[in-house]
Amino acid sequence: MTDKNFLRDFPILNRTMNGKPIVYLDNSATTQKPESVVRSICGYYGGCNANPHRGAYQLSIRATDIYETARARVAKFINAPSPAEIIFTKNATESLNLVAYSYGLTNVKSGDDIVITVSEHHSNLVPWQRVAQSVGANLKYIYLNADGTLNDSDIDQKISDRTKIVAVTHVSNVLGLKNDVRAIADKAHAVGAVIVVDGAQSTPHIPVDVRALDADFFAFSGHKMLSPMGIGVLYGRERLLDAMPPFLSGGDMIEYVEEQSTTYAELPQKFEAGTQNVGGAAGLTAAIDYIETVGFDRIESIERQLLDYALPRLRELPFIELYGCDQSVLDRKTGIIAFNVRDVHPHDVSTILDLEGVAIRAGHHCAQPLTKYLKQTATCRASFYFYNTTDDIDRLVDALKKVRKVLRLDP
Ligand code: C6P
Repeated sequence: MTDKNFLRDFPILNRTMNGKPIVYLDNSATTQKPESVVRSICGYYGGCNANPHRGAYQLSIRATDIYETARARVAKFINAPSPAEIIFTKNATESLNLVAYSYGLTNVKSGDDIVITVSEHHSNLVPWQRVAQSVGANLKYIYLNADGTLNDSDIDQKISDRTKIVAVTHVSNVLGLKNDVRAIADKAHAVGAVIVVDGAQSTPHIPVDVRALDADFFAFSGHKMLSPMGIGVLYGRERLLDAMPPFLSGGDMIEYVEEQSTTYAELPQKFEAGTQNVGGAAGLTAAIDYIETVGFDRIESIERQLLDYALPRLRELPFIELYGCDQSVLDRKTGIIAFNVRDVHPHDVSTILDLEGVAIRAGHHCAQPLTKYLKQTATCRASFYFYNTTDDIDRLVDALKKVRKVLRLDP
């Protein structure tokens, strides 16, 4: 059914955890890295490491080339009109902070509204809280239907002439539900607002086209899509980025520096202060190569098979409560399943699963307002990628069957 051949490319998935073959189901936190990505990073550091953009010697020129090749590759990957609109950051969090502090603080005024959803990750929530607090704006929330989808009439009600920014996740990291970003973008643009899309959980799993989404800003992290940690992306519309002040300042983002004033470099350098993460960029290029070789059709189809295999098996367990898994939402669901085991704290569930070699995440998943909205303090979360198999699901289900027994809640 699913493909075990991928395991050859991911040596870490062939190791053991607590003496059992590892089942890695925490892909929404970070994915594993194929050997080609690891090789590309080693190749860069072992063969052509130098500070990019600064040296007139061969190694530096090569480092610049690797870095700028990655930028062009990312632009093509998300169908951005120009590589100048691709800003490399540390991760999605930094990308979203860049928009909040540079665009938000400049364009949002006292009494304006910033509209977000209750299912945002803290990275697309706390920066907006801080902007709203700084300028005296209102932070408004779009709430959910009982099945976890965004409530359309709430979207219509919250996005108004007062709205300056709409910030929304493409896919929720807890419920795994895809939002209709294009429809929200149309509504935001109709009132003259910009839309900021958090693509951390969509970019690894579904094809992203920032033009089709009509996104003004789009943020994601490399490490959730096979790349190393420490490289992230912000796409921004050129005319918006051009008009924005720098976020961080220092080396390589300037044109001229006088004692009392500075003029700034053109895009994208204006937003990339300090020495760049060339090794990360090399890894990101190799990761995009890998993803494109597998193909999004196949990635989506494998994750759909895993979901279709897992959900009925989890539903058979009488002590499992699922979130965001109603029949009505399955057409917009990605490979993320949030659940709880009756009367057991998710941290205990995760610890017992770990003893069985199964890695899941437990907690609030950096989405506390959503967790509270679901009337929970924490949940367990299993999240798939294309290298997972139905055997992994069997191992998850077998391990879950043990949880209440280990705690003597069931005979
Ligand atoms: N979510 C998770 O386990 P960073 O940490 O910057 O790479 O990504 C932040 C982020 C932003 N938006 C969404 C929707 C996310 O899921 C994440 C990261 C991880 O769910 C770690 S908390």
